[in-house]
Amino acid sequence: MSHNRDRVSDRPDFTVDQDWPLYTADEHAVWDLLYARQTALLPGRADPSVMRGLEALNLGRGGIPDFRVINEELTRLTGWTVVAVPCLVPDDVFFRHLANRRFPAGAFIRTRDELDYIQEPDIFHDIFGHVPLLTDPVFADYMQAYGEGGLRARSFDRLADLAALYWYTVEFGLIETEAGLRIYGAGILSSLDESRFALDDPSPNRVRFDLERVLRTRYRIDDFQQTYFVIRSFDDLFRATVGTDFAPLYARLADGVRHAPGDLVTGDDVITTGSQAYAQSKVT
Ligand code: HBI
Ligand code: FE
Repeated sequence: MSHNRDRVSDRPDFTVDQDWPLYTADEHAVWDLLYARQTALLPGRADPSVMRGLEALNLGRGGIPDFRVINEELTRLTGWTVVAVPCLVPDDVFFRHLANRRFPAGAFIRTRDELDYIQEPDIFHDIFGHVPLLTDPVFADYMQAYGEGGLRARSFDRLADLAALYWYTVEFGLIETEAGLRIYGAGILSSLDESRFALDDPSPNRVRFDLERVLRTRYRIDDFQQTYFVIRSFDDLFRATVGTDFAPLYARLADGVRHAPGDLVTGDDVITTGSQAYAQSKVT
């Protein structure tokens, strides 16, 4: 019962103990299954820094990782730690953790009935998807800055806009490498089907990252993305965001102009014009 997703924390920072000894053999087996599926698929698809992070943290040693073990190495590499939370935590709590280089990770794992789709962030999404890149020094700094920016956005009442930046980078970002487009977003990395769709399917648009364009773009939380934004490097992403004053940007966003998830707009640096066939096939 300990890894129930309805568990509540009695601490102000919403953390809980991971209670690693209480995972069942079947829960460990679900991790192994998901881990094997994704690591078979990701070489040549995930950005090399993701593969390096998976190895550095030894996330495939067998069974659900123990956060105490992850943290020894992660702290040494970039000063980040992983803390366990029951499920989603409030925005301000989430941002405060990030701003302090703590990544809140769900402690529960999905069941066999929901291997391919789960709405809440579970331990596989959070640890397999998010944590490898926290070993990359630039990305690690970007995540901390996002937490600080989230706290600032709240004071501008622009949190809903800033959330699109997290969505289209940290969760669903693509990166250009010399060998072609690669995945770095955790929402893609932790999904068998989207790991293929995001790179190979003719349906979605792939557009070069532009901060204001991204902040103006709505996103889907219920299905594959209709547009993926492509960065050139984590340095580039860092410069284009952390190195930018958001105040004038937030002021412009008050015009209310927003783009639908599948739209291409004037000024886009388009890498792939998507057919949107997949999204259209879902419209009833
Ligand atoms: N809580 N545990 C958890 N994980 C998240 O990814 C998360 C959250 N709370 C809020 C939140 N994300 C969003 O507000 C941000 O991604 C914008
Ligand atoms: Fe996530």
